[in-house]
Parts: sequence; C-alpha cells; structure tokens
Amino acid sequence: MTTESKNLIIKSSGRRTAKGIAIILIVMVVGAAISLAYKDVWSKYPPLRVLNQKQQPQTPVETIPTGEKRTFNLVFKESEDFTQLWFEMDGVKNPDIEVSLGDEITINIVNSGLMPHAFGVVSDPNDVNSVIFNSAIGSANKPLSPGMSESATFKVTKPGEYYYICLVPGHALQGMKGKFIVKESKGSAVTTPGTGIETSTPTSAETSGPLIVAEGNTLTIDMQFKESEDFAQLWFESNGEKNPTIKVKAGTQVTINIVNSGLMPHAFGVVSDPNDVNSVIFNSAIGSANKPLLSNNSASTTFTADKPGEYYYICLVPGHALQGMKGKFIVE
Ligand SMILES: [Cu+2]
Repeated sequence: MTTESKNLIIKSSGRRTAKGIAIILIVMVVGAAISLAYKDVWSKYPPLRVLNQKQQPQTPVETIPTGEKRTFNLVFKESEDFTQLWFEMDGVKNPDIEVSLGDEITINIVNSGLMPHAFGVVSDPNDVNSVIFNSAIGSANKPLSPGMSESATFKVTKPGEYYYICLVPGHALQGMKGKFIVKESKGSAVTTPGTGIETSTPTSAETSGPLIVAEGNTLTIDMQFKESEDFAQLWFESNGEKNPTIKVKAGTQVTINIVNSGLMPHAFGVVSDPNDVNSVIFNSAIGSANKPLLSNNSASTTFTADKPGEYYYICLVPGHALQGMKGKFIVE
C-alpha cells in the first residue's frame, strides 16, 4: 500500500460522531412532535385506498352491446295425453333464456309432438299477437306441423323481461312458456330450468256423440266449448251431449250460438278437412286461430249449408280438434 492511498481514508473523530447522533435525534423528536400534533388527521380520514373505492359508482356500468351471436336449440314437446306441453332445451323444460341487448339470436326449433305449434317471443304471454323482435316461427293459423323444424334469427333491441311461448292459443296455458330475459349490460347467455305445468292423469276421451237433426229448413244449436280440468279433453257440448253429429238438408240455414265455458281460447268452424283449420266452408266460422273466442265469451254464426257432403265442425285453434273438439256435420 502506498502513502497516497493511505491518506485517502477518511477517519471519523469522536466529536463528529456525536454531532451525527444529535442530528438524527433532533429529526426523530421533531417528527414525533408533528405526528402527535396532527393525530386527529390520521384517525379522522380513511386511507386513500378506501376513499378510491367509495368514489366508484354504485350502479352497474353500462356497456355497449356487442351484438354477440347466440343460438338456442329448442324442441316442442307434448305428454302422450296432451295434458302437458312444453319447450325443451338440452333436456331442460322451459329454461329461462337470458341474453344481452343487441345480441343476435338464432332459434332452431323442432316439432317433436303430434300437434301443430308455433314459436314467438312475446311481451304478454296471454296474447299470441304480442310477438316482439320479429321473432316468430310460424303463427297461430300457420303453425309448424309435427315432425317439421324451422329457424328464426332476430336481434334483441329492447331490454326487459319477456316470454317465449307457443303461438297456438291455449298452448302457453298448457305449459309452453318460458322466460326470455334481455339484459341491459353484457352478460353471458344463461339458461336455468323453468317450471312446467304439472297436471293429473286424464281419463280416456269419449268420441262418438248423439245426433242433432234439422226438422225444418232452419236449425239453431246452443253449444259450449268445454275442457276437462287438466286440459286433456276438449269437446263441444250441446244439451249435455258431447260432440253431437249434426245432420241437415242442403239449403238449411244453421245458427250456432256458442259459449266458451273453458279457460282456453277456442274458435268454431265447419270444415271440409278436420286436420286443416283453414278449410272452413259455408262461411261458418266463429273467431279464428289467431282471433279465438276467449274464456267466458259467447258468439253466434248463421250460415246456409248449401252443399251436400260429410263435413266436420271443429275448434279452429290448431290441435284442439285432435284433442277432441270435433263433431260430424252432414249435409244431405
Ligand atoms: Cu279450441
């Protein structure tokens, strides 16, 4: 080691050390004094972290709709006795369908039942004419036939709680109804099990009816639309008789006074084909598939049966003839 490098080493003296300690002590004392003097400040205000959290809005943040594409595969289902009707998705009955504002929805639907059905998102589950978003697949008088499948793609443009139902009048009441929720903020499409309508087992439906014969050239019949409590059986009733056969001579003027004593909507018509609600003849209809006669209402029709043949009178609500609302109408 050289003399020069030895001189570079700085040596501390005792006096210098004492001075340093004194400075440190003064800083500590002053700091403690300040801290104590402003004691209130530290306890009165919450930490900044907490303040920041409180400043965040309490309401959910609105997000711009992304217009995501969502696909739902639904099936129209019926119990064997037609007492229960429902939609099924991935084995779940009438699931709640939850989507977000602006989403593009595709509904693929299969009719795996025996009755005709139609799909629509509606604002009022009791009104088949309240379809929104242009979401309908088929309609009350042009439903999807058994075995057929169809799709609809539409945009959800208004937030709210809606329903998807079968547009055939009465079918929502029999269970074909689920919630369709359009959320304002973006969320993933969720489906949760809904509730189906549980009903009791029905007794077998009676088919043959007695005869009503016109004696003159006019005939007036008082009729009722009737339903069993579980909706398994639907029929016409006149003087306590189920679905009587009506027999008239060609040219007879027929008046039907009908009361809807059921809970479901119904419509009346003499038809050439009992499986086709659009085959009404003699201008005999009371109501129609999409404008049926509501519960407790009554209406009349008068028409001339001017063409001989074997016809039927049915309920014009699709499926109701199949459920029993059907009688023979013979013009001789
Ligand atoms: Cu009916």
